[in-house]
Formats: sequence, structure tokens, C-alpha cells
Amino acid sequence: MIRTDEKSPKQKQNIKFDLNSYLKEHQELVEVALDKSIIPAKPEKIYEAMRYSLLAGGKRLRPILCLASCKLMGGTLSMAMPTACALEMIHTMSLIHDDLPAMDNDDYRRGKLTNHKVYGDDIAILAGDGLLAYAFEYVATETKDVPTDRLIKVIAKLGRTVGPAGLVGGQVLDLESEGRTDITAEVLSFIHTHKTGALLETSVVSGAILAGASEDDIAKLSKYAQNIGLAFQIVDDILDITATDEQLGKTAGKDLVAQKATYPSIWGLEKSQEQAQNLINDAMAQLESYGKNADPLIAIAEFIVTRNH
Ligand code: GRG
Repeated sequence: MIRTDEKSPKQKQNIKFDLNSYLKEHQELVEVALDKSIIPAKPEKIYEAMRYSLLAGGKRLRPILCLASCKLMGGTLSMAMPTACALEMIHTMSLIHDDLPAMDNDDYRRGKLTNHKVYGDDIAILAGDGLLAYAFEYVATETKDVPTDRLIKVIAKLGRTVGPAGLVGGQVLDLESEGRTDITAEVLSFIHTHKTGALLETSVVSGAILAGASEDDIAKLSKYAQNIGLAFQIVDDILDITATDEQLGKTAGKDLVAQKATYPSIWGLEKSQEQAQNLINDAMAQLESYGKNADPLIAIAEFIVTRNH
């Protein structure tokens, strides 16, 4: 007789969530959606430059966070996919502008020559501007089966995240801090919560808004995302010291050469690692009430502190 109440060997071992397969599957979905999102047209050069950076790979962490959070809150992948693509367009435009000679002056990004190295500074600026504007058009026109009030909330949140209260503000303070030796952990935290954390938080929260999540759920997911955002940046600073050019797909050790204030320069490597781990533990605690449904977001949080690229 077959006993249906008995646990299989797999269940007995309490098999861990397979993040690699999850990331691979979702990265593939995002790649296909991104490829379809921008159809080449005239003038050919600008579409080519926009697609060059948008389709250059990368972890696709922001779109995946948006999709995972929408799913956790009872929504579908298709409800969140246009926003997921827009998040990646915004992220990519910020990388293109960040790499310009007037900013960080980087030659490599995602293992390829930076946009301005291939197309020139003028086209790279315009490719960034094009991606930014198109991101908003894309969310507004392509989102289906989502009530308009939710969509407007998402569009407003995206706008706030990009502007002076988000990425732009963080980048300005970062530029002003260059070459200064008196940068405190508080200033550094302001820079990173704006430059990096804001877009990660918006990725998670916008997925939840699209799914119609309650204020209470949004507050928990926002806290989760703020914590992983800061941990992500601390790990980024650590990797700049410990990883290779090949692992990073860009020049390693740039912060040290530029004598830039980073978490390891303020706290040392060991304390930085410890702080990142504490933030990740706090992030995971926010999701306890969702049980196994939160496995993807929990595993992504763990990945952030253990990644080597
Ligand atoms: C947004 C209007 C506007 C202007 C841009 C240049 C700028 C203002 C802001 C800088 C933002 C920036 C480059 C922050 C760093 C974010 C970061 C940690 C990038 C690396 O992210 P990963 O590791 O990269 O997710 P991949 O390549 O995997 O996507």
C-alpha cells in the first residue's frame, strides 16, 4: 500500500530553495522581455547605443526583485514585467552616465567597453537620456491588468527614485565627497541609500504595489529592501578590494586608487562584512510571516552577502 502521508527523502532533508535555477529562469525571462522592449528604428545609432548597454548582461537583480515581490503579494509576472524592464532601463542609464569621463571615467562595464568608449560621450549621454525617458513611456503604455491608481503610484515612485531625492541626489553628494578624507559613515550611508538603495527599494515595493499589497506588507518589504540595499553597497565596496577585474567585469581597486571613502576604509574589511551580514539578517526577519513563499527574496538576500561579482 502507498502511504501518502509519509515524507519523501527530499522532504525529510528539507531541500533548500534552488536560487541558481530561480535566477537563471528569471534572467532568461527578463532578457527576452528587454530584447523586445526596444525595437531598432531611425536614427539607428541611438537605438543601437541604447540596446548595446541594455542587453550587455548584468545580474538583472532589480527586475527579478520586482517580479519576486509582485508574485509574493499575489500578482503575476506579466503584471510586473513592464516595470521590471523599466527598472533595468533606469539602472542601465545610470551606469552609462556614471561611467562617463565627467563622472567615474570607466572603460569597462559588464565585461564590455563602456557606452562612451564605443559611441562617444555625446551619444552615450543621449543613450542614457533615451533610456530614461523610454522607461517611463514603457511602464505607462505596456502595463496591462493593473488598476490605474496602482500604476500611477508606481510611476510617481520611479520618478522620485531617479531624481534629486534618489539617484541624482546620491550621485551629487558622492561627487562632492571625492578626495575628502573626513567622510563619516553617516555621509556614506546617505550617498548609498540614495545612489543604490533607492532603486533597489523601488524595485521591491513597485512589484508589491502592482499586486495590490496592503500598507503593512509594503512597509515590511520596504524595510527588507532598504537593508539589502545597504548590504549590497557594503559588499560592492568589499569586492572592489577583494575581487578581480574578471569577476567584476570592470576595473577592480578603483576606490583605493581614487582614495574614495568606502565602508572598508571607515570600518575595515571584517567589520564591513559583519555589518552586511547583520543587515541581511534584519532583512530576512521582515519576511518571516510569509513562510516558504518568501524563499526567493530570502535567497536573494543571502546571495547579496555571499556573491563574488
Ligand atoms: C538617474 C538621471 C539619473 C542620472 C544618473 C550617474 C548617476 C545619476 C547615478 C549613479 C548611480 C550608480 C551608478 C550607482 C551604483 C549602483 C551599483 C551598485 C551598480 C552595480 O549594480 P549591479 O552589481 O550591476 O547590480 P549589474 O551589472 O549586475 O546590473
